[in-house]
Amino acid sequence: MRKVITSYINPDMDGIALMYSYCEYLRKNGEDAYYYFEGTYKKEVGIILDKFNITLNPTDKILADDEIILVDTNYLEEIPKSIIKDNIVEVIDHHNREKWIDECGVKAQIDPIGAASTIVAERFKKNNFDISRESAILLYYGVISNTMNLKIKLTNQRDIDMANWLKDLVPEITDEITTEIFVKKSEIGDNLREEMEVEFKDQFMSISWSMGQLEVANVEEFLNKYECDIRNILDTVSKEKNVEYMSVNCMDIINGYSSIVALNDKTAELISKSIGIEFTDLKAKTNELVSRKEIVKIIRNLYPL
Ligand SMILES: [Mn+2]
Repeated sequence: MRKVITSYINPDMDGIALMYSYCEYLRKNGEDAYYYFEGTYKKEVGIILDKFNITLNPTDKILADDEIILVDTNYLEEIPKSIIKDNIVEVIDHHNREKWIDECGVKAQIDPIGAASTIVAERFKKNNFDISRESAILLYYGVISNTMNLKIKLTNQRDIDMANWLKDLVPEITDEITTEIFVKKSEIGDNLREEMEVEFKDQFMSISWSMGQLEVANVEEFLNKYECDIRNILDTVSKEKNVEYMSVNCMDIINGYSSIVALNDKTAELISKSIGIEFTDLKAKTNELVSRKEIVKIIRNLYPL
């Protein structure tokens, strides 16, 4: 039986790294493994593939009798429609654990750490499996990208340990290249709306909320240039999707702080009250790097379904 590893539609670096490397891991374990993804991967993935000359080789579809392994997600709404739920045999993730996992008795490792890539890196290390240059690079940047270069609070010691282990394996990985990748990733083109990720209401809270996120090299400079555009997009999307509380978290990945741009007063008040920062002109700056995941976790606890 084929095993096919996949993630949510339009996967990010963590998802792609896991698909590629866990496929390698399973093959080294004698399994008939493949990976598949739907949509377009996030911009950073393209930058890293180019930089290190790595080619992906996914299978082109999911077959009705494929055994499915989900990585970097366990939310059934986010995955390709062609997946039959009963075919899911394993989950590797670091997001909130959904009820269906235990109801179906699916094998799952879901740890609240910075990156799911850490989990597969640990499996390679623990079992003494040779890891290819490609898998090591992808997993390293899976960890680095999900943890903002190990800076966000959700970063776990396990993430740090695996990032160090992977970096030591591949001399091509240098801090200079990592900075270059972050800078390149923060060059926003004409697809600002897409990059902002504000299209979807959070499904896990009782209020109508959406928080987007942008990762940029210099937030101050960036907002000088784009704040008007960002506000126009917030306005348009909130009307189109009927979202009351909307904001975008702009993370300065070089200087280590976030600026949050809020759509309206009620969004600013809510965020201000939940994480204790002050807004001026619907904009607030944090002292340290705060990720959307951390903020959303607090809001979900305040407004549970
Ligand atoms: Mn992830």
